[in-house]
Amino acid sequence: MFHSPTPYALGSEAVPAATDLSRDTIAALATPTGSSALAVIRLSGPACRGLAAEIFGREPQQLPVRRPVYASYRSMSGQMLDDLVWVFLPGPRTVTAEDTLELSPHGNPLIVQLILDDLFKRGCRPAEPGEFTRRAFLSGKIDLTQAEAVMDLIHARSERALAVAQRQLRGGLGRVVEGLIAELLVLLARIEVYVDFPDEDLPPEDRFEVIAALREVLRGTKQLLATERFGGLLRDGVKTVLLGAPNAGKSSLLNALVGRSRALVGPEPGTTRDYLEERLKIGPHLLRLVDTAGLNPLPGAVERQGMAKTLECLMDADLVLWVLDAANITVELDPVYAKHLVAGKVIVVLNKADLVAGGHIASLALPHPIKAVSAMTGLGLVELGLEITQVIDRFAPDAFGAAELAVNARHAEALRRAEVVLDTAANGLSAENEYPIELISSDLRSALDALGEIAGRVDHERMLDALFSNFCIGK
Ligand SMILES: Nc1nc2c(ncn2[C@@H]2O[C@H](COP(=O)(O)OP(=O)(O)OP(=O)(O)O)[C@@H](O)[C@H]2O)c(=O)[nH]1
Ligand SMILES: [Mg+2]
Repeated sequence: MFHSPTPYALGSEAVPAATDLSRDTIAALATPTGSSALAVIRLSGPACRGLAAEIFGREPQQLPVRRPVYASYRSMSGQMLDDLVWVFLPGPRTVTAEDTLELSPHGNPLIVQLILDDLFKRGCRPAEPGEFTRRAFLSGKIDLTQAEAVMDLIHARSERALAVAQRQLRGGLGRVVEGLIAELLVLLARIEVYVDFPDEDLPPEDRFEVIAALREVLRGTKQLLATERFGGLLRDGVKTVLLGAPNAGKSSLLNALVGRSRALVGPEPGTTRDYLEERLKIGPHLLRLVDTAGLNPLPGAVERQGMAKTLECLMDADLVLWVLDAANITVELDPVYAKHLVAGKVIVVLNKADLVAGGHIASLALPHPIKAVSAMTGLGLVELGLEITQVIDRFAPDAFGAAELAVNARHAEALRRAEVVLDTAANGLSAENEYPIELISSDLRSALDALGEIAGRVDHERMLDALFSNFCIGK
C-alpha cells in the first residue's frame, strides 16, 4: 500500500545503491587530506573489535571501551607506522550503531595512506562518500532530515545556518513532520473504517471535523514551506545589493565591510562600471554583497549598460543597501529602480557622515530604517551590521524563528506534493463535492507517503495497525 523506499540522496553525495553492505567493515580518513597535527581515521563494522585486538595486541573481549589508548600501530608485516591514539566504541551506542574504531595518527598524508592500506589488507574496504551517515540512517539512529543536517552542519558558513543545521540534526524538523504524519494517521483511521463498511457513510458532523483537521495539517505544511526561502538564504547567502547615485560611496562601503580594498574607488562619478560580488559574514549571517554601477540620470553609453546590470541585480536582491551621500542628500530615484525598494528589504545608508558638521543628519521621510555611517572613518559600521542582522532575521517566518527550522528543496517538493492531495481531499469532503470515501483515503495515503519521504520513513503500516485497533465503527 505504501511505496517501497525511494533512493535517497544525501546532499550532493553519491549514495551507493541500497544493497546490504552493512556487513563490511569500512574505513576512511575523516579529516581533510594534507599536513596537520593530527588526522582521524574512522572505521565502522563488525571487524572493528578484532582489528583493534590484532593491531594493538589485546584480547578481543578485554579491549578498553570508550577510552583513548596511546599505542604503536604496527602493520601486518610488523612495520611500526606511527604512535597514535585509538578508541574502540562498541555498538549500538555509536553513530552508525555498529562497532566503531577511531585512530588519531599524526596528520601526515603518507602515514594516513600507509595505515589505510594496511587496514584494507586486513579486510576493511574504503568507505563510500557519506557511508557512515548512511549506515546511521539505515540503522534507524537518525532520520533522513538528520542525515541531511550532517551535511548542512559541515558546510554551514554562518551562525544562523549552523543553528538551523544543529536543530535539524537533533531531530527538530523530523519531529514537526512526524507530528503532521501522526495527525493524518488519526484522520485516516477515522475514515478508513467506512471504506471497509461501504453501507455506512461518514456522518456530516464527522465530515466537518475531518475537513477542519485536514485544514490544520495544511496550516502545518504551509508554515514549513514558508521557511524554504529563508533556508536558501542560510545556505547560499543573502544577496545584498549596494544601490545609489554615482559617488555616494557604494564601493567604499563594500571595501569597508569586507575589510580590504576590493573595489575601485574614485572621486569622479561613474567609477564602477560593472557589478562585483563579495561574500562576507555580517553578524550571524552570510551575505553576497554586490557593488553596482551608480545610477546617473544622464548616463553615457557604457554607464547605461552598467545601470542595466544594476537593475538586474536589484530585481533578485534579498536586501538592498540604498546608499545616499549624507552631505548631499537626494532621494529622487527613477521609478524603474524605486519600485524594487520594497519596505522590509531596504536599509538606507547615509554615507559620508564624517562630512556633516556636528554629525547632524537630516531626518528623512522614508519607510526604511536609516543608518548614518562613514565608509572612510568606519563610523556607524557596527550599528549598520546590527541593523542588517535584524532585517535578515525578520525574513524568517513568524512560526519559526531565524535560528530554528528551514526546509530544503527536497523537503519543500515533498511538502508541496502533500499539500496538493490534502487540498483535494479537503475539498472532496465538503458537502458540495462528496467524493467517495475511498478517494479521500487514497489522497491521505499519498500525503502520508510524501511526508514520510521527508524523514525517510515509509513503514506507516504498523502505526496504522496500532491505531485502527483503537477504533470501532460508528466512532
Ligand atoms: N569623506 C568621505 N568620503 C567618502 C566616503 N565614502 C566614499 N568617499 C569618497 O567618495 C568618492 C566616491 O566613492 P566611491 O566609493 O567610488 O563611490 P561609488 O558610489 O562607488 O561611486 P560610483 O562607482 O561612481 O557609482 C571617493 O572619492 C571616496 O573617497 C566617506 O564616508 N567619507
Ligand atoms: Mg563604485
